[in-house]
Amino acid sequence: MYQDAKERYSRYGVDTEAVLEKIRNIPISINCWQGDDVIGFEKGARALSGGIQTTGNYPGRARNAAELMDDFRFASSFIPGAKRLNLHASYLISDKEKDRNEIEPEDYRAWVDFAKANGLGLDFNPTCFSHPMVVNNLTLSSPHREVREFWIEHCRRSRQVAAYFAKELGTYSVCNLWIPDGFKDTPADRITPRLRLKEALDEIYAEKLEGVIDSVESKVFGIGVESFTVGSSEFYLAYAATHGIYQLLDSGHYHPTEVISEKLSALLCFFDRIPLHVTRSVRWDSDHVVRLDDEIREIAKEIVRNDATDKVLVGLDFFDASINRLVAWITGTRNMQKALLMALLEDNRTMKADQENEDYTHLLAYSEEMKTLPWSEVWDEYLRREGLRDDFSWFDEIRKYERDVLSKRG
Ligand code: RNT
Ligand code: ZN
Repeated sequence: MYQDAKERYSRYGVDTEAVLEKIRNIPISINCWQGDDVIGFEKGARALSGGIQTTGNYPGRARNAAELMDDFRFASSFIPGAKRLNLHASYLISDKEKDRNEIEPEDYRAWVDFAKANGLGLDFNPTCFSHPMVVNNLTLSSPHREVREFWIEHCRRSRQVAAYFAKELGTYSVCNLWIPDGFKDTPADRITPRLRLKEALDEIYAEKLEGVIDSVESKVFGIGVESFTVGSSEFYLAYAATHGIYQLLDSGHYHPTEVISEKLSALLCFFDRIPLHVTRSVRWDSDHVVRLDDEIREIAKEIVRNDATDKVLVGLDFFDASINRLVAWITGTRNMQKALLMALLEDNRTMKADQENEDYTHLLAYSEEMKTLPWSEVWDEYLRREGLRDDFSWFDEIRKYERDVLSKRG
């Protein structure tokens, strides 16, 4: 079947062997927080708050580091290709009771060992939510100096953790900042909180750190902060462009008809890196598991067509607590990979030439023709070459794990 597919693609000038080599080297940064509903391991860890929400109480949530590591290791054994693990500061592994403004690289040493043992890169995020120092939904833009200073310290230390990851693992570490700051109702003054945020960022990013890719993640609104977000897209884009850092695009953080696939080429004219949070928003930033839908395919196409597989750093950001969390990881990650594979299997050269030559008739017909080529045969071959089964048996294995391991958790 694969040989047949290979031959069919070759008629369109697509070399499936080259594609198979390429796809396995595109890393996907998998979010650790799908495994435990964004709770983390802090002593007295609190429920998720800060404008984001998990819904559902499917049994078997990882309750500690050992369980999260076991679950991640097992889930990722069904995911082909290069993988990274995206951590949040709240996932520290320490005997001491440490507040966010006290974290140190050593609190994440166990994750470095885990990453080394499993061939993973590590990315990092300061955790500026689910904490009493989020006062009236504000952190870095708070009118209270002590609140701002607390979070500035946390973010500075988070960057040190990312630098430690980069040094230990010999690969970059994305350190992405998202804060929930905003107002429930129409503000009287939009600029003062923004100026305070700008000043806080200047302190956080004062020092360049080797191996760290710093990014800021904008958002349009959150639950309880519906009317105004301090860290809007324009604010962070302008900040990133003028301060040598990057804007992270989360596909759930824009207006309902606004898509990030359309933004990639614009940013690529100016930035050599674009970190992503790929997620699926259903009516709001609901962080559903990524499906193989039109927008994810379009994101993948933009990455591939623009020759940006090493510039666009694909990370995932979903957390569904209503289904088996390992299935969420596997399905969401594989869907991102399937979208990339489909994009790599398109004859982009011809279609670009059609556009340049203004042959829109051929472009329409040809791009529709691409859609029914046997990409799934190449996907199955990819799985086999990665030592994975090319059928649905992975699901039975997870069901077995659910019976033997997850269901035993309290
Ligand atoms: C929230 C942002 C943020 C978080 C994670 C947990 O709307 O998307 O990235 O989802 O960091
Ligand atoms: Zn995000």
